[in-house]
Amino acid sequence: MRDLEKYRGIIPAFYACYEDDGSVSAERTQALTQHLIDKNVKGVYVCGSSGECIYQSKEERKLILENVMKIAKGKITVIAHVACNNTADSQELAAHAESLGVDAIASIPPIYFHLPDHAIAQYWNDISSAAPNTDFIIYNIPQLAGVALSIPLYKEMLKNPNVIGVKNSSMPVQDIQMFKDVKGDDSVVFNGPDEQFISGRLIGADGGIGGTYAVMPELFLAADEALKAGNIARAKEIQYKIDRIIYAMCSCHGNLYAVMKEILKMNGLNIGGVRKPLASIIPEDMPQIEKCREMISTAIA
Ligand code: HMN
Repeated sequence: MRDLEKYRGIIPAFYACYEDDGSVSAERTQALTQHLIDKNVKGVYVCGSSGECIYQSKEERKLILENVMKIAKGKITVIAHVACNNTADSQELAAHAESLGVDAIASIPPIYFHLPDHAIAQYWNDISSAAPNTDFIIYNIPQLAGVALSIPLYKEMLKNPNVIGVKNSSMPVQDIQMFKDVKGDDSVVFNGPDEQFISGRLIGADGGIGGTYAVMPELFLAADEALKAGNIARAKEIQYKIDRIIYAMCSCHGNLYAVMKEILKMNGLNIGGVRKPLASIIPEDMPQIEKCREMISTAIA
């Protein structure tokens, strides 16, 4: 029987960690991994959107995963997003991830060309065949990938025994029910949009993978605990605080990831900035970033 429990919980989307010169930092990658383990998260989702994977080479992505695994292996669940813009490169990353012993690999559909379902299925099955002993999670993020996971395509993918579920980042929360209804508790469906974490969990998500978890894991862990304890009022209260923080962080000139990295830096964990063309923070952002940091610490207290 497959162990799906290891996926049911709070799984921060891991941030790209750079040196001050912009190169990938092995040391800072390890430090962020340890930081998140210390916060008691269930796992990490490496090299996804928040990991800036689309701006990195295969070699950089391998280096990042290797350094996460050095610290995380055997301690928390590690899911490696391996999709590249072509099948062969994705397969190379999938095989590499399996060789390191990750718990699961994940992949968005091919981007730019809107391919038919049978071509998308082929792409995912080809990737999965390069990591035959590793769970596979479909990453549905239609607003960025340009294609949405349909139920017929999901059912087709479930014929592959490695496919265990969906990380769902589409905005309609009922999509979670739609995917969950296909295979129930023999599958895992993750909530993607952090702003609807509680709604997603209520309608059936097993856990969440989110881009803002790493900057405020305490809040997502507390919201999840409140939900599990049946304290909906408390869960909603925390979700409201989370959403106000996200809206405040999104109001800067700098990209959201740049803002969150700056907050981590203020808290003593320097993982560098963001890679171009993502916008870096500017001096005028600092009062707002300071305010966001304050909002987070007040909410946690
Ligand atoms: C990832 O792949 O890094 C993220 O888990 C994707 C995730 O769904 C995030 N969406 C995007 O980055 C588009 C959200 O967590 C998002 O960061 C959050 O809801 C704030 O808007």
